[in-house]
Amino acid sequence: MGQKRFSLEGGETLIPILWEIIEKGAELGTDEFVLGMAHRGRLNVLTNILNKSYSMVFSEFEDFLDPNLIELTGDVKYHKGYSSNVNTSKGKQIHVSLTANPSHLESVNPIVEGKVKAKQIHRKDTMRKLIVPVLIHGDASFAGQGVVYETLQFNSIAGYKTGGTIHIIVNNQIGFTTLPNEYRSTHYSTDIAKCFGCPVFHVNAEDPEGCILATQLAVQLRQDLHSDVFIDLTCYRKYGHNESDEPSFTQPLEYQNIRKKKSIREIYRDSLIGQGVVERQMALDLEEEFKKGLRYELEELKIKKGVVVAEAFGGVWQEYGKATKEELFQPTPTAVDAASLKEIGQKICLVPDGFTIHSTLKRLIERRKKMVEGEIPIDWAMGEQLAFGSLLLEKTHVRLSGQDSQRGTFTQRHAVWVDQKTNHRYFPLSHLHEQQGEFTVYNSTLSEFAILGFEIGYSLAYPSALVMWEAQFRDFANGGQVVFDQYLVPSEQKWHRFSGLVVLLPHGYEGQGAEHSSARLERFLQLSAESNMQVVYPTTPGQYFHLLRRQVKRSVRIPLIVLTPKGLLRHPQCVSTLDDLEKNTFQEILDDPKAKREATTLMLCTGRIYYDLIAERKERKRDDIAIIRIEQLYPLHHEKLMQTLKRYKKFKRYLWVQEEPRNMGAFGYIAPILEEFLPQKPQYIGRRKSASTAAGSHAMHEKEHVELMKKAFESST
Ligand SMILES: Cc1ncc(C[n+]2csc(CCOP(=O)(O)OP(=O)(O)O)c2C)c(N)n1
Repeated sequence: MGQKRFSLEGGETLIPILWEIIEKGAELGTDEFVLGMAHRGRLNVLTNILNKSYSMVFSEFEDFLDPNLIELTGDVKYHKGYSSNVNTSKGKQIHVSLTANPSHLESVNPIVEGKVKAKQIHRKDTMRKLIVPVLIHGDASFAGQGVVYETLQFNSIAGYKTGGTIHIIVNNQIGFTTLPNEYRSTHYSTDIAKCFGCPVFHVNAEDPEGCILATQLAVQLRQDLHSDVFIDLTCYRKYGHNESDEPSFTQPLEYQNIRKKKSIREIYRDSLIGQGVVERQMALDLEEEFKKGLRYELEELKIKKGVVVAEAFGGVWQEYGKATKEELFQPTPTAVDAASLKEIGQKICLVPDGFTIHSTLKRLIERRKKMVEGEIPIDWAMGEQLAFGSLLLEKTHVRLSGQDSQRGTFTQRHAVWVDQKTNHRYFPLSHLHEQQGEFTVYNSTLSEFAILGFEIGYSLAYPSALVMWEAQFRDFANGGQVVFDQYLVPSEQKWHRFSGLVVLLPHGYEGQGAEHSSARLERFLQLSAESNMQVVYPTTPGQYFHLLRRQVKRSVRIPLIVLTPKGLLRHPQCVSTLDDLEKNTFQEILDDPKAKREATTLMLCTGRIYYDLIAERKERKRDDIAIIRIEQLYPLHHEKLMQTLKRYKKFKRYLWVQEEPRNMGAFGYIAPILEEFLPQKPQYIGRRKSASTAAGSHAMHEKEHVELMKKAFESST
């Protein structure tokens, strides 16, 4: 009593519609459905479609706490995911999963699409008929949330299409207390479907058989045309927004009518009785039997007090597990022998016969050849190519998606070559070996929310792959903030699901203004806890190479946030040798390779600013200073950091130097940690507190930079 269940009364026909989707889909070749839906009717779907037992649902209502699960923060019952195998009336087994989702309405849509895409690739479902996404929406959220449009846009785009999604709008003609004329300008809630030329069936929930016929057509169209299809289920909401919410404050007349109505079950039951299909007593007996069953399950549960939690490491996740913090610091063998690196280098620098390559690209390819021959050092982009190439040769599936990621926003990656005469597109990393892993790199739609969500979904369903999302430019990543906060960051703690997604975020203060400087490092650090993710700001191509490989080589999957460079892509000192890739592994802390052990000042920093600091130190001939880089900020390898600092026995002071304003960057995170381990507080060197991430004017940026360097070096004399 008194609990929220977001009941479906008024829209119960959703359940037979879903059953029909499974039945008809099975008939037309589908054996797996991935469902995404919000609160309304979710418990009904879990029990009636996915066969989640009533005792399991009741146990969640009773809120019994299993001491073994105490570490999991979890989420409320009407957000939880579940999966099971169900049998159709013709005896075909169908796998159905309902994706976990937060309160954020419609945010689950791209996650579902990404999961389906990964499953289709994994199972080689090239016709996209085996695995089908089904999304269930509310009428207000469908009309209002931008991510709906962003996700619909995937429909026919190669890297993202899933062969058509079946949408059901549970159109109860209200959103909480808001009426249709307040929440939309369009005639129908579904009108956005018209942009994509998709079929829409407007059906009446009080006519279940009509709804079933429309569903059959919709499924047939999805399978034949690979179009998204929409079932707009016109219905009403029997109670308030939830069962304890009083609707007549704001909708008195509507609710006077609704209270007079017979339920859909009663209407349909009476129609069947009227047609002589079923006898009244039999129908009443069936109802009573069902209620008895519910009471029995509730009593049983009170005796057992059990909670069953879905298994995280089943199916494609069998080889993976959870790691302790200590295990996360175990060095992972990620080195690749010189012969393999050369082989990869030669293959990715081979221009196919008859292919007209752009003259600048030709020069770049010549340089890349020299890099694997050891004639010139390896730059950032080549470090990345070699990381991808080596994983592909080891049969790992590598997927990268982001705006303009094929060429690379900063003209650095060149993962695609375009024939200058024919426009033919060639992906060198796809031509390494007949037996290699699948390499896919996509220029994404101009979306952050949906694309990031899609790639998370992909990573959840394809743990062996290296799955990467790249933000185009620094601040734009915050367009995907809901996905970071609600899905990626608490994935393990909230959902008991693991994601090895790599997020590449260009970051660095190079005078390009507020939206082109900061990836908001501080936010990721603030969100880090319980080893939920890795936040890394690597400074060399070699480190980046090992980091990407480590992500796949380990048997744990934790999101990896990488701050990536722009200016450093072509910085003469931001290079590595073949030896670095052949021998080393990723280092969480990088000691100063040039400093004397007698150094009296230690400068601690992370990322790009290191190169400014070493240049300034050279200029000022300050060999009393050592510059130590924290490459992995979270989880922080305290022990290694302390060991590194202890090597400088004579140090008198230490500084934290960053290019971000004081209220941003890593300072707020790192200062309390350093204070705990070291006798003094770190001296802060960086920009002063600021509301905006960076100065708009380049001249102002330069001025700030000069002052920053001055402060760093003059306060340490
Ligand atoms: C992104 C987001 N904004 C606001 C809310 C708060 N909220 C919860 S339910 C609801 C109304 C949803 O209406 P509708 O989509 O028609 O679904 P219904 O509850 O009627 O089934 C709102 C605004 C939310 N959950 N998510």
